[in-house]
Amino acid sequence: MIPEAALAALRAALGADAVITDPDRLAPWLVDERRLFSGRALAAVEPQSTAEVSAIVEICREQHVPMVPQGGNTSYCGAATPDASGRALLIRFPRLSRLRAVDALAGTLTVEAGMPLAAVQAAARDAGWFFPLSMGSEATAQLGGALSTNAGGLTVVRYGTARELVLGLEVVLPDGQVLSQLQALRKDNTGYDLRHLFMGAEGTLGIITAAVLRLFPEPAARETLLLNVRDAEAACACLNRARRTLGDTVESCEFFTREALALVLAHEAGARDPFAGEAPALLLLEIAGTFDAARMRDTLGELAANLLDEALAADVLIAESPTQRAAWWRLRERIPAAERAEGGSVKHDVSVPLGRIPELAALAVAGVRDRVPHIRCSVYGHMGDGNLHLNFLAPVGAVPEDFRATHGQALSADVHALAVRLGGSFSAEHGVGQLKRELLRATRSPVALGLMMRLKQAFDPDNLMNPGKVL
Ligand code: 2HG
Ligand code: ZN
Repeated sequence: MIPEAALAALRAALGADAVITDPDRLAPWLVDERRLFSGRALAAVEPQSTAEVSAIVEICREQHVPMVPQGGNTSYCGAATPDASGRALLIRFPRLSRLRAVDALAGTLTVEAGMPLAAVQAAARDAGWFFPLSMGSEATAQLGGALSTNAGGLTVVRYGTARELVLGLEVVLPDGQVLSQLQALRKDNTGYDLRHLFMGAEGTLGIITAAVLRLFPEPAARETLLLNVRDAEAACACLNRARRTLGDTVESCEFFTREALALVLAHEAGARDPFAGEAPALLLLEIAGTFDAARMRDTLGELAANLLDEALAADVLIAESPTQRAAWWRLRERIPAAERAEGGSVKHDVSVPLGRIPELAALAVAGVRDRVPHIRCSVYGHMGDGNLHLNFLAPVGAVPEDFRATHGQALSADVHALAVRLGGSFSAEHGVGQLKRELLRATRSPVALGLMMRLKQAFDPDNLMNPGKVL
């Protein structure tokens, strides 16, 4: 690789101002969201079209320049951070963020990769529809990154993960060719479904440049329930009852323990415990339906009465106003920020079959307390998806960095082994990136790993697409 030749070719293809080498501008893009990884880069480029992405990839291939695509840089696993060699080119997408097409009859949007998720949601609303992919980082997380990592978030229990919302994709392959499959078909049963190879590949097989997204009818009625529950087992029973009563109107099902809540109460101005310290754990249910709002309210009343009668919940609150709903959601969504404010945590993102959630929560907490008495356990997550974040903080008074350095590895090994033993996964929604490559190798079968390697080799024989990630 001759860096100067690569840079000159990129400037000629894109214009000088689309090739960024200024260290101050590059700096924030060279560290990941969690500050676990930092790297260097030859430059960053900001293409304006799929044709420009293709031109960039061709130049990189000719000049043997590794490429690292980066969306909103919100990966939890360092998936968008280059290595320390300084050889890689960062490809960023702020200028490739247009809404290309709206089909208001079929309910689809064709959107470019750089559009933030919140803007995609707004575009869907403008078209009279609903785009459900939603997460704490949605103001900055971009569509391309969310699809590449097959992101999850807050509505998976009803609508599925990112890949389930995609009808068509446009991808620039590692040889510069454009795979254009932007058809908006619900049914297309014509051989291998190539789309799904790129979702979850985290940019290692190609660069997603646009997608056709499935939209849903905007729910006419929405209600939010907050339950005081004994533990994860009771929470699962409540979810089961709610689904049997309300059908598939359960849109979010978020569980959090009192210890997780306590972090938010300590750090979030104005935050209040709705159960005044009485709830060992809380379950937040978002119910959204297209049917009559008054009927929905009645059904919720019946559900609440049943949950209380059967002692599945000790208290059931139904939000009385949008302000109250927002306050409850803030209690859940601000847990990661509160963990940061406490000096950080040893984080996990594991999934198990729903029925094993109670064991996962109970055994993980018992196990880590054995290792570190007084450890603080921030247990929360998308319980309806079988996905919990089991995050551990230093005992009060201990130095967070020392705690993580001393115990982090052992705690993670315990949690991951437990999840796998319960039939689960070490990464439910945050992907693999560079953080969890070893875990992928340790837990996938040789057959699965061999196939993944052969796919990578077939798509990207020179290993230039986001090298060092996933595999
Ligand atoms: C969430 O569910 C995110 O809030 C972040 O996936 C989880 O910070 C975490 O551990
Ligand atoms: Zn999560």
